[in-house]
Amino acid sequence: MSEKITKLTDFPYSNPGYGRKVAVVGVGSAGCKIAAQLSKESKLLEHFVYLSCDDHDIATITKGEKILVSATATGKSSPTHVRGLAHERIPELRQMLSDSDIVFIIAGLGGCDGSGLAPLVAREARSKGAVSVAVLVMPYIFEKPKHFFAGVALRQVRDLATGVIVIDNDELLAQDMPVIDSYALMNQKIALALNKLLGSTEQHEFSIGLNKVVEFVKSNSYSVMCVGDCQLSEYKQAVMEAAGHFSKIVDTSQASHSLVHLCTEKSITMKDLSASIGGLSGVLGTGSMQIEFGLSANSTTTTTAIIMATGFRTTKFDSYDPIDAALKVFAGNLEQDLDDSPRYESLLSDLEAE
Ligand SMILES: Nc1nc2c(ncn2[C@@H]2O[C@H](COP(=O)(O)OP(=O)(O)O)[C@@H](O)[C@H]2O)c(=O)[nH]1
Ligand SMILES: [Mg+2]
Repeated sequence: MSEKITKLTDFPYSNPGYGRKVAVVGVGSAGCKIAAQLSKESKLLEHFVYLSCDDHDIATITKGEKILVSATATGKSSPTHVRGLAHERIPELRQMLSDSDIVFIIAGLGGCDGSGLAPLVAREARSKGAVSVAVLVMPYIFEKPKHFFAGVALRQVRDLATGVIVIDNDELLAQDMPVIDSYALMNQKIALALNKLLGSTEQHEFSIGLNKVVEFVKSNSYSVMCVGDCQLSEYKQAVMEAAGHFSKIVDTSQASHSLVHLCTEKSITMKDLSASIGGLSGVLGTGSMQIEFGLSANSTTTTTAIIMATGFRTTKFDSYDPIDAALKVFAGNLEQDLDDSPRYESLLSDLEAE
């Protein structure tokens, strides 16, 4: 009997899933937590890799492959330093990704691990010719000392990955909640959003699907993902709440295309759906933005709207890397290779002291 070969175009309907053709790499503390949550929610994504310097990040993970980069001897002073420590583990990472045509990289930026290692994973994916999609969680506005590392890493990943999806921690959740609870809830939200957009297999739902999402983010512009929650019957308000976050992160007029997934009750009608989603082009883009949508009609508690929009040439995070902004004046002066970045990072102490 001939073995069935799963093609990328089978997604999301292939059964059971994609095996090692699609890899999800969780990097650093936030990245590992979000990837682990996604692995619990997704029935289709099967190949998870966890990469961190901190054994806490991977100790409780039971499924998937793990690389623990040792930083015990020297500590870790910067993302560049962590990248150096990870150098000897690159062959292992390469081996883990050897069958993968698409690599999702999930990281929170601003610390040393995610910021140091996400660009490295993107570079590995690129060098083997895989498509890489980075899902990058940006630090809170109050985490000022983390902004510089986050800004540098964002630029590096953007240069190396096929597509970048930015998530702003500041815009993800109400602020009046204990931090520990809020991180867990945020990670759940991010995992839910990715799972629903990429393709879910539950009853009463249809998804935009992995192929379209990958095509969508393949561009030089940033993609941004925001989420809104409302009471069950308030579909339009949930969409508007999610849409309202964009103006804090990007110039909304630059939106060229958006994907919307609504998780709501079974009784939603086509009229409700078009009224809710139709309002979006008044908030994003200049009236002609393309919109595609998916629907999960099996919620009994709240309506959640997930919006991913693309076409943004800049985000508020571009100013997190002020040296890059300054160097843009001198064309050709930008670093060509990742590990030139000590030049910038060594300036961090001066910046932080300001
Ligand atoms: N959404 C979310 N963000 C987190 C979480 N943990 C940390 N962050 C954010 O991610 C950024 C990087 O932190 P962390 O992942 O701990 O750093 P790393 O382990 O050195 O990569 C921080 O600035 C936080 O804003 C988390 O569990 N969920
Ligand atoms: Mg950490």
